[in-house]
Amino acid sequence: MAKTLLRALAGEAVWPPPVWLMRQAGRYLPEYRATRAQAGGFIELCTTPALAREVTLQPLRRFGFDAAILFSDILLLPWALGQELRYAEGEGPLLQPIRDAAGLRALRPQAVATAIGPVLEVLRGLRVEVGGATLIGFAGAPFTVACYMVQGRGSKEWDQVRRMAWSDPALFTALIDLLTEQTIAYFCAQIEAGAEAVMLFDSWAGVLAPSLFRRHVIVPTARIVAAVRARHPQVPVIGFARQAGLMLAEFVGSTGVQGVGIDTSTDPGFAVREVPGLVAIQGNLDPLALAAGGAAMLRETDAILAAMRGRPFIFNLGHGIMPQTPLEHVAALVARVRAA
Ligand code: 1CP
Repeated sequence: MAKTLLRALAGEAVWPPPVWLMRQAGRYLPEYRATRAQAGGFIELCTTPALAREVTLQPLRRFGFDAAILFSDILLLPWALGQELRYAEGEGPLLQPIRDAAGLRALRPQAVATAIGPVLEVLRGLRVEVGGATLIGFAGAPFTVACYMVQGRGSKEWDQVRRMAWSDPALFTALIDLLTEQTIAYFCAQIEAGAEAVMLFDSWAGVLAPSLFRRHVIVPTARIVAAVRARHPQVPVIGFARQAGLMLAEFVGSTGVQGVGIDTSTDPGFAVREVPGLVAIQGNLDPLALAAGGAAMLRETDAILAAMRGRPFIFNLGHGIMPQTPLEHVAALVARVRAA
C-alpha cells in the first residue's frame, strides 16, 4: 500500500490525513540542539551527512510524523553558487548582497554539483530509514532565494529586491532564470538520491504586486513543475506561495502543482473553494496556536479538519514551528489529527 502522504498528493482523500510540520527538525527539540552543538556551525550540520540524517529523523522518532523533510536550508543553493553566506547567532542568515550584473556574473553554476554533493548524500542514506514515512526533498523557490541573495539578509519588506525587480527587470529576471534552472537540476538530483516528493518554499511571494507575482512566482514555479514532472512523472511537487492571498487559485491552476501549502492567514473554507478537488491542500494551523496549546489549539485543529474532510489534505502548520513550542503540545496535536 502506498504511503499516506503520496496517496493524498495523488488526489485521494486519505482520512485521517497525513501530518507533518514545517521546520519539524529544529530548536524546539532538545536532541536537535545537542546535535547542532556537536556540528559546530549550521552549514557544517547541513553538510555532514551523518548529522543531517540524524536531525531529519529526530522528529519522526519522537512523534511518528508521516513525512521526513530533508534537513538542509534554502540558502545552501546560493552558498553552492559561491555566494558568501553565514548564519549569525540571533540574526539569521547574512549574505554578500548581489546588486548589479557583476554580482550575478560572479556566481559559479559550474561549482554547484560538487558543493551540493553532501546534501544529496544525506538523502541517499535516508530512504530506507524513514520506513512508512514519505521522504520530502525541498528547495527555496527562485523568488524567495533571490530575496536573500539581493537583500543580503532577512527582511519584512524586501525593499532592495522589489526595487531591482521594477528598475532593472532584465537583471532580476536573469537571476530568477538562473535559479529556476538550478532548482530544476537540484530537484532532479534530490529525486535521484531518494526524495519521494519535493516542496518549493516561496516564503516571501506575498510581498509582490500581482503582475510581479505572475512573472517571478507563477512562471518559474510552472517551469520547475513541468521540467521535474517530465523527468520524474511519478514524483509530486508541493508549492507553497506564502500569503498568495487572492492569487491562490491562479497559482495552483497555472503551475500544475500536485499539492499546495496554505499559510496561517488563509481561511480553510476559501482554500477548499479555490483549489481544484484533486490537488492536495497542506496546512495551516497557526504556529502560535501550537505554541499556546490547550483548548484553543484543539478547537482550531478540529475546524481545519472539518473544512478539509472529504478532499485530499495534509495536516501541517501555516508556517514553521516556533522554537519555544512545548513538546507535549506537538504530541497532543498529532494525537488529535490521528483521531479525526
Ligand atoms: O541555528 C539554527 O539551528 C538555524 C535555524 C535554521 C533551521 C533549523 C535555519 C536557518 N534553517 C533551518 C532548516 C530549514 N530551513 C529547513 C529544514 C528543516 C525542517 O523543515 O524540518 C527548511 C525546510 C528550511 C527552509 C527555509 N529556510 C525557509 C523557507 C521556509 C520558511 O520558514 O519560510 C526560509 C525562508 C529559510 C531561511 C532561513 N534559514 C534559517 C533561518 C533562521 C531562516 C529565516 C530567516 C528569516 O526569517 O528571514
